Amino acid sequence: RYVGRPIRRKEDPKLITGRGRYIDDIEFPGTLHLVVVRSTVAHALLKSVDYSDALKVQGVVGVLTGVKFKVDNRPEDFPMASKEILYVGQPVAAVVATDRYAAVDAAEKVQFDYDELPAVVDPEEAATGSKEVVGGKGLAYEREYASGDALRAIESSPQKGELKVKIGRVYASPMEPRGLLSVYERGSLTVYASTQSPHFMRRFLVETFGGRVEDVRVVQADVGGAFGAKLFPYPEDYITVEASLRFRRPVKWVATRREDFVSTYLSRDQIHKLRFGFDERGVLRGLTDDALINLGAASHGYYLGDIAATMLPGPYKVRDVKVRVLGVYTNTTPLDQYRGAGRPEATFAIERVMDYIAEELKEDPVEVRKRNLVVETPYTNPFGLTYDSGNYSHLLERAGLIYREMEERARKLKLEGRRVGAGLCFYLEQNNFGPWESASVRVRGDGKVQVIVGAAPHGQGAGTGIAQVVADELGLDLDRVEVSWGDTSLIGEAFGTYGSRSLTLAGNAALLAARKLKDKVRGLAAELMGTDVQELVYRDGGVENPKDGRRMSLAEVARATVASMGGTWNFKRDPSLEVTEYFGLDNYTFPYGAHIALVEVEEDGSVSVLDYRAIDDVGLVVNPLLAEGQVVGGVMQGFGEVFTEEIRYDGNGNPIMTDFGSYRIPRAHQAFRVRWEYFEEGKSNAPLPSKGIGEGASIGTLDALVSAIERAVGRRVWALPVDPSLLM
Ligand code: MCN
Ligand code: MO
Repeated sequence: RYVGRPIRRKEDPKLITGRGRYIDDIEFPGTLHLVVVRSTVAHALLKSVDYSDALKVQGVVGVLTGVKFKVDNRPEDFPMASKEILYVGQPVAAVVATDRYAAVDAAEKVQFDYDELPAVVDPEEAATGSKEVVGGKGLAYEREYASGDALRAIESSPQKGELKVKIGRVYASPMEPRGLLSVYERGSLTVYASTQSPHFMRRFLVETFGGRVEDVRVVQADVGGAFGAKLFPYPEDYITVEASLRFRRPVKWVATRREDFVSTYLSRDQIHKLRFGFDERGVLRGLTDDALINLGAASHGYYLGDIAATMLPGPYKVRDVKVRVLGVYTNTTPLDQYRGAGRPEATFAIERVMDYIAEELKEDPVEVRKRNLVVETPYTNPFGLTYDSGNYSHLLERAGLIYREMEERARKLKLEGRRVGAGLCFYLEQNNFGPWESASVRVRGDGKVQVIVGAAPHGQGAGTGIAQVVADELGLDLDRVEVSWGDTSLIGEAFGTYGSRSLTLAGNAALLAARKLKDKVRGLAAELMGTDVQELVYRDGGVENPKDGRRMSLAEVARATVASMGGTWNFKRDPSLEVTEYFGLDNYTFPYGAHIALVEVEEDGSVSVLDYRAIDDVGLVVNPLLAEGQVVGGVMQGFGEVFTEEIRYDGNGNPIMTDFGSYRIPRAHQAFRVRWEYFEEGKSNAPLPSKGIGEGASIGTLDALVSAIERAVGRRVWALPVDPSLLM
């Protein structure tokens, strides 16, 4: 019926006809506008803030300084610097005014006095541990993962290798910068947010403001992209809420692009120093990794190092592995997740090792991978992650066919003197983070079904995918099913959209709720029809009695329960046609796939992609059109990460990239066609046997492109983004 079909998004008509409501479109009478005054120095002791001139600007109602709350893993001074300034862009004060112009003018008049301290921007410098970077410390996090005896396995291997791999610091580049509107009214707080998780936001805000307000409701506005960067609340969110509580007025804050560049948590920024041993056939026998993650000026991104470490073995059989994760502070914007979150780093590192081995042995890269590949699932990796399901060999075989075809084309074009190369990356991904998700299914009096999910999609289209699942289960036309989300007052507890979990977890919760709803409908119909419930079956959007052919549609049952305003309820069952279900899996899910690229490197070092193919296995694909959209978008983001995107700083900690002129995401003319195909062998054991596809492409792209350009130019590349001078 609907599942498995490429159906266009139900979300689109509203958004593409300009009826979206983003934070900046939401208006409340009497709204005040907040502008954040940010540090222009990377590391300093703050002595004083002088805002007397700012207060003189007409329309200014107040200036906030020294706002301080205790939030785990955030700096001592959070959400504003009050003693130690830690990075350029850190909030130091906030001006609140009746209009945005006044607030901007006044913000320019806020002066602060400080004693500058040495700034540390290089993570390898911070890693020496001798630098005072944040709160007198340089090291933020350290953990070791070890299985078997990696050192001995390497020592006893006939061949050894070493690689240093770096993944640069990137900005998630959502079209809409961050923003928040905080409305305080008679003891209650309603916060409109550009967020991936209204429920997370609510839990964080209740923790901080719970004693001062009766309740916190968080509403997700339409979100113009997030890509991982809008999951956790930011300093500005706390500051804006604080302002609305102090002034007892709605307060709106919306970042400019430059502000977003310096204040939105950046991502990746990992260095992996790999040592490994392998045999003559290319089988990897032992692997160690000194992983360094640049956490910036707060420690909360350390978990990304853990994800990278535990996924480092990837889909390969190696058991003797040791990874040391070192997280360091630098005087830069803090680090958090970006699409893929730890898995692109792990995959890039291990795939570089596979490519290295193939190169050293002059072996086919597909063959080397095949000899190392895990062939049976479930399989528990050296660090205890159990890969759930799938047929990796089958997918690799298919990818190998495509690769050899591209390799052949590369060989021919090389004969013409062109610098062309083919590359392949196999990836295994961990999904399904966050224990569970919730969904409610209700039948309204008009017979339409409303599904409310705790996931909070913001561009992916899960609203459509979940509608397909529920429409099939209830035997209804798709336009009779409406999916809603993004409001903590709609559904009690929930998590949100991250880690490619929405379809898997919220989709299953909705499916289970729909199944229970059918039982409820049958029960009510039995009473309404005066028959035994056992006589009735649910079929095609209604309940029928196969014996006498009598039938009640879902709409008829719903209407009967609300028909008489003056009457009494003479039935044994409750009249509600509403079910809430929670769904969680006792394991992560592990989607996998392969990317294959054919690239040409021009004389000036620019790269064009001649052909690009992606294959995924995410179990049941509910909507191939949406899944393909995820893959195409992820590949383009990966392309940017490989070639052009990087946030860099000068020696004093000033960011060099603060706009889309200096920070180069891929342009339209660089876009290329991505051909996608999928297998459905790696099903999960959930009722809806799907795994996530939201991040796979940002994981598989990196090594496919890098190994292709290496083969095109005959040189090794170790750092992303690729230095164009290596390609000339
Ligand atoms: N889908 C499907 N069959 C499957 C799996 C998914 O048809 N087996 C469809 C779903 O219906 C949904 C889409 O594919 O329309 C993605 O679903 P899923 O894999 O469950 O991922 P999420 O919805 O949880 O999205 C999160 C993921 C993440 S973690 C980041 S980061 C990211 C991404 O999605 N950020 C995005 N893609 C993004 N796309 C847009 N437009 N904007 C972002 O901010
Ligand atoms: Mo994400």
